[in-house]
This record gives sequence, structure tokens and C-alpha cells, in this order.
Amino acid sequence: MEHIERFGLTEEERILQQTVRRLAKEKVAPGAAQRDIDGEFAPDMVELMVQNGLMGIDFPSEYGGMEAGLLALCMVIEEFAKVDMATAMIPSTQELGSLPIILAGNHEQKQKYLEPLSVGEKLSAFALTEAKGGSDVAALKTRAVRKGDSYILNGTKMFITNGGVADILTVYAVTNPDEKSHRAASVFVVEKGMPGFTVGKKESKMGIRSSETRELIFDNVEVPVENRLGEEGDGFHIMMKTLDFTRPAVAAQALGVAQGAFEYATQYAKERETFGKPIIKHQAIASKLADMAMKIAAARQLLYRTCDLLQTYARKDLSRLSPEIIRYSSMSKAFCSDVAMETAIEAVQILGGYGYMMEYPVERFMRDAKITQIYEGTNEIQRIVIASTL
Ligand code: COS
Repeated sequence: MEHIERFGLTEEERILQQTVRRLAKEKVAPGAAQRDIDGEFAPDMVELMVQNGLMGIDFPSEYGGMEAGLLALCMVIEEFAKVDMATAMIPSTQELGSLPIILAGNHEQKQKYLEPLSVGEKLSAFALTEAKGGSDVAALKTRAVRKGDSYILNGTKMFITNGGVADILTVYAVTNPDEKSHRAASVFVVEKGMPGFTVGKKESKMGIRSSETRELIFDNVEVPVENRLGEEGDGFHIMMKTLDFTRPAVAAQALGVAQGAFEYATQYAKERETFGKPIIKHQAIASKLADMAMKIAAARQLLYRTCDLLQTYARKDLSRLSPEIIRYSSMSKAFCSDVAMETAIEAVQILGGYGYMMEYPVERFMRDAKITQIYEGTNEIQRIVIASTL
């Protein structure tokens, strides 16, 4: 279906979009339903990203990245999510797990970690959430105690995307529990294979089933001081600023799912006939599709505008972004994900009984859409953030 996405895309962005749209259709869509049923991480989808240079889209070129910007990354995520959100999460999670290094790493850390991550030789994960929750970041409990030239990490993380497949993980841990301000924690780069670091239970999920979600266990893991990002106490600020830049990527996943569900439902409504005419000619159905079209168009403009705004900011230090930019990041995440959920539910409704069957993709879109209202800050948290900037 043709749609006007954005005036003024650069030539490079347009080419990237067309390339990814073709890859999504030819290489990702055909296996999406089976991957959902299997519920296993899909290395062949990672390979597809690697071969097409899509792992480091928004990474600095100095460290092997494409440096094509946040909008380019979001367009790529959107195109994949139109057919399979779990696959769209591959470049999205690579960005999330690596951004603390981009924001707060020194040259040596960037060279060591970003170079293999940019080309997808290694995978990353972002380890913040714990069993007691991920919303109240300042209350998290994983501990890192300084001992000579190392820190000893103890604790458990939960619901970590890529947990069992990541080679390089950015982990949030409390370094000074007596500190009452938001300077009690730090972020460490933990590498797969460090003694004492193991992965626990693999979660079986409602949606995004071929994206891996795990528990991580740190049992006296000795992490060298040179693996700490920034100064001791920078942890909260590093993670918050990371999320400011990555919430639009979740918005892009949501937008893609919404577009995919909308296109499928529209096509179906043109073909399916009741009472002697295609159901798109019945006002009740036409009206649903009109609402979907409006909301998706608005969501896309909000997301692209947010990307434009964020791209004007350097990601070179931990200074706080302006309230307006933080607001846009949260607004795009909350709005696009709410639109995705509404759209996917309506798409199922338009397909009726067929919509409820796994033979058609819309019930998968509905299950996948739900997580975008929850992760990287629930939409309730986004509304707190938005209100706090008013
Ligand atoms: N960027 C940089 N710094 C930020 C920031 C941001 N977006 N938001 C807050 N800060 C800073 C503040 O400037 C303040 O700094 P000082 O102490 O130097 O003044 C400090 O952090 C504390 O800010 P605040 O009091 O607003 O923090 P709260 O503990 O009240 O937490 C929320 C605020 C709820 C917004 C935060 O905990 C949050 O976003 N939680 C959700 C996290 C999340 O997305 N989890 C999902 C799991 S990760 S996939």
C-alpha cells in the first residue's frame, strides 16, 4: 500500500527504506509465523542483519558504525516490524545495549566494544530491570563492591532481552548504597563468560516470541575497573539518557506493527464480502479503518519529528537533554504503542473469526504490540515523564 511517510527524506534514507522493505517482504515475512510458534531465538535473522550492514545503523562511524542517525534506525525497525516485530528488535536491542557505551565510554572502551557490535560480530544487551521491577530505577538492588582494581558484582536481573545470546552487556549496579541522591549506582560492561556470570530461566512470552528474554545471575563476578562506564555514581544518568534516545526505537516497533495490521485489515476488508458488498463498504468497518489511518499517520509524524529533534543533540556526554526533547521521546513511545495496540485489536476484529486464528498474522501483531506499552518504561511511566516536563 502506498502511503506518504515523510516529505524530505534524504536519498540515502529513501534507499535504505526501500532496501529494508524488500528484505522484510522477501526474507523476514515468510518465516515469521513459524518463528512465533517455535519461540526460539533466530540466528538466521541476525545473520540477515549482519550481511546487510544493519547492526550499527546509528553507531559512530569512528567505531565502524553507519552513523546514519536515529531516523534511519527507526525507519529500518518500522519496516521489519510491519512483518515481524521480534526481528525488528534485533537492531533495536543492539542500539539499546550499546548506547551506554556510546554515551559514557572512553576511547578504549568504545574501540574494544563498539567495533564488534557495529558489525554484529557480537550482540549486546541492556541489563537494568530486576525482579522487584524496572520502573523505580533508583530502588534497584544489584550490588557492585570495589575491591582493588575490580568490582565484585552480585545480584539478579530479569526480563533481559538478548540475555542468553549477548556477548557484551551493560549492567546497572549500586556502588554506594549510602548515597541518598541519584548517584548511588554505576554501569559496567560485563562480558559473556566472566566467571560467576550465568543466565537463568528463559521466559516463554505472549508475543515477540523469537526474541530471547532471560534472567541474568551475577554471583561474585569480578569486573575490572576499566569496564566501568563513566565515573562511579553516573549510572542513573547513563541509563536515563540511554532511554531518552532508545524510546523512539520502541515507538518505531509499535508503528511498524500498527502499519502491518492496518495494511492486512484493509486488504482483507476490500476482498471479504458480506450482504453483497466488500466489508470496507460497510460504514462500521470503514470507520474503523479511517480511525486506524488517522492515528497511524499522526503517530508516524510524531515519531519522525522526535527523531529529528533528538538527532540535533550530541550523544557525547551525560548532560541532561532539554525537557522538551525528553517529553517528545516519551510522547512518541507512549502514543505509538497505544496506537499499535488499538490498531492491532481492531485489525483482529475486522477479520472476525479469521482474525483470531494463528493462520492469519493479525493475532500475532496484537500479541506483539502489547509489549510496546510495557517495556523501556511503561506507558504509565511515560506519562509521569511527560507531565514532569510540562
Ligand atoms: N536524563 C538525564 N538525567 C535524568 C533524566 C534523564 N532523562 N531523568 C532524570 N535525570 C536526573 C535528574 O536530573 C536528577 O539529577 P540530579 O539528582 O543530579 O538532580 C536525577 O536524575 C533524578 O531525577 P528524578 O528525581 O526525576 O528521578 P526518579 O527517581 O523520580 O525517577 C523516572 C524518574 C520515573 C522518570 C525514572 O526512574 C524512569 O524513567 N523509570 C523508568 C525506567 C524504565 O524505563 N525502565 C524499564 C526497564 S529498562 S528496558
